Amino acid sequence: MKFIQKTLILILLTTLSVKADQGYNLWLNYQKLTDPVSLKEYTGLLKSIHFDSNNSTQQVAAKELQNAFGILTGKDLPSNRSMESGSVVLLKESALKALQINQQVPDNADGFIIKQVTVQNKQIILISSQSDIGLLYGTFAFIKQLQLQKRLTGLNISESPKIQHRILNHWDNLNRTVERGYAGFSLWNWHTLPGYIDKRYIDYARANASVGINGTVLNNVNANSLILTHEWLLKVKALADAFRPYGIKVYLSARFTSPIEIGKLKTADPLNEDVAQWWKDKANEIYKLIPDFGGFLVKANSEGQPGPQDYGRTHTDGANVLARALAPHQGILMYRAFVYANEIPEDRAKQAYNEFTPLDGKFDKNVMVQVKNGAIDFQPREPFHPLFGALPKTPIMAELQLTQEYLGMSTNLAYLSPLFKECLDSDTYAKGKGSTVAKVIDGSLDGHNISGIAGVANIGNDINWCGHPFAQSNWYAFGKLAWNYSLSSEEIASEWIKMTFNTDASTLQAISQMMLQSRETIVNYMTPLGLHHIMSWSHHYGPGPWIKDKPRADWTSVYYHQADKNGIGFDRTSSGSNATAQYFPEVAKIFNDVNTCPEKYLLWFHHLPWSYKLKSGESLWDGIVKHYYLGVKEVEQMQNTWDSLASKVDGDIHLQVKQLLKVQHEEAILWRNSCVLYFQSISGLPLPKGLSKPEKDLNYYQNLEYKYVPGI
Ligand code: GCV
Repeated sequence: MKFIQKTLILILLTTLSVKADQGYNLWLNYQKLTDPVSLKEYTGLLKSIHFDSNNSTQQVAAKELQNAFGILTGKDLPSNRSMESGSVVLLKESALKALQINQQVPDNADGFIIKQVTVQNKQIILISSQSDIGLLYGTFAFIKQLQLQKRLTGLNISESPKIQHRILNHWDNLNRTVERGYAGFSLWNWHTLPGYIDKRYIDYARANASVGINGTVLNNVNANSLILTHEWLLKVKALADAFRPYGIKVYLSARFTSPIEIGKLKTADPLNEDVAQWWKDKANEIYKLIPDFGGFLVKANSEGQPGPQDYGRTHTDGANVLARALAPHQGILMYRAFVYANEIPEDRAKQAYNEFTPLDGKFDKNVMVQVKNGAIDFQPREPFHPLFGALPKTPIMAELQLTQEYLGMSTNLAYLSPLFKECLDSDTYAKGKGSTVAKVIDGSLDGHNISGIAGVANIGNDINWCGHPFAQSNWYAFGKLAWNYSLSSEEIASEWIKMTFNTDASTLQAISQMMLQSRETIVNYMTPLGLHHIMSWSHHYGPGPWIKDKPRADWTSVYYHQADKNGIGFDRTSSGSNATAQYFPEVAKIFNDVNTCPEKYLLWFHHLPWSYKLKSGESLWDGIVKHYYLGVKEVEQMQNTWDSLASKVDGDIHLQVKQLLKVQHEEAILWRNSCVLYFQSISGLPLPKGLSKPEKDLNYYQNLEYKYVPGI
């Protein structure tokens, strides 16, 4: 009896200790390996680690490996000043020759090799790179091999990133609220900085480095100029110092009117000499504190933010004045193309292209124009932005949104790699077939030597960082795709699941299926067949297809769906706003013709009668309604799948996701009922046979009010 009691207590304690992290460890969730073959191989082969102990990046690499190895195998991996058989050896490429190691290391500072080689009769695991940070990336890649229980014999990995600047954009305000943030408050505790370095900052840097993210913009693009005052720069410096060993550069969003607000100048006119000097002095001040400061991100003349046009100047004037201040320090200026103005009577989807294409070739060399994946705003589905490929003389960064502003915030399970890839894999035809968005942004299509990609972060101070446990996968996927956009969503999901849940094959398959379906499910119950921006007003939570009469037409839903008794959809063809003409001819032709336009973009580009026949043979009206009902069904399927995994994943996480799926189910029903009833009030058509009528009436849904929705 006593024995049974003891065993039970032990089991309970073990379970509790596994549970204790509640998602905090992210995908670096090391657990004792279960596979005896791997355990035997790793403990048999690996004896020590050899690295340059004077280098702070190599120190953290060694610490990471020692920590991971200890937990995974239960054995120590001591550091050893000399190389021995069984050493994991971190060596810069420059040191290989002296040791007569003849190995090819990628010609890219961040690239690395991991190889089992024999050196001076000793069999070692060699991790080599041109840079220390490459050694850290290599070490994380090696740890992943162990986590995934891969064989070491004959190990031979060579990797380098396709994109140079892989940057998170935090929309964090200085008061710690996060614009469109659904995972608590900002990670940056400005009040206790610079004196107090929270352990979270280090864990944040570790997580980023483990997926190759190498930059972070700390503050919201709707920027507060206070961040550029000396007092606040000291806080920024403290973060930069903490992140440096992990290869994470710090960047800041700069408010265009800072020269007035904190510099006491009378103007922020970019062509004014005092203004140019102010930015130069400010950059010099920053670089004195933070020698490897990355640069500035600017949102100008958009949604009320100040910019060069306030002074009758162009975006190029605005970008170049800041770029010239940064250039002597090798800093970059990321200038956002997310601009639109309701004063211009033009389809909002066309405005960025109209404003930026005439400026191509006029930006300084260290300017990158940052373009959202689509021309409206991070919708559950958008066709790729026509600016990709349209600015051949300007390096273009893609901006993706990891935070789920329009995809159910932190209550909906949405794995976004398929959304990211839909954009990156799109063919712009800028230089003929194969001119994908990915090739535009990696610089290869137009021969640029700087390249970048940005992800609007979904990170806050919630215990699990991202709010929804599955939202962590989007942070992970962003890093992986920024490094190598050729990876498939399946591969990324599979790695993430194994590293996060440490799970078996059938569990892996079940979770993977849920993840891969999840974004399409959301499209089904929110914005099927190319519908877009029909969320509630301002906070964007829940359905609001009826939103109209707001200060600007392009902030209303009726502007986007254009539904009337005859039909629905935004006509962006040559008979409408002609936005299709902004794409290269091959693409324009496909989108412009209703017969070739992919149905997933149908109502994005076409206004069609309710009776229009879809490929399935059913009417557009029936098709729309069926998508809404299907979306709800798919959430139910996810719930069933998740329920079946109760004994397979950590209890706390299981319960959390189970509850969230229930909320998601209710929200999916809310979306379905609201949209179906609203569109029915316009089309006047009956529901397709077999579908049950929503319980409540339209009035009920239209009168729902959501108070204190996070993220505003
Ligand atoms: C930071 C959308 C969001 C805004 C965001 C803006 C942008 O409009 O709703 O919160 O502002 O995009 O990307 O600048």
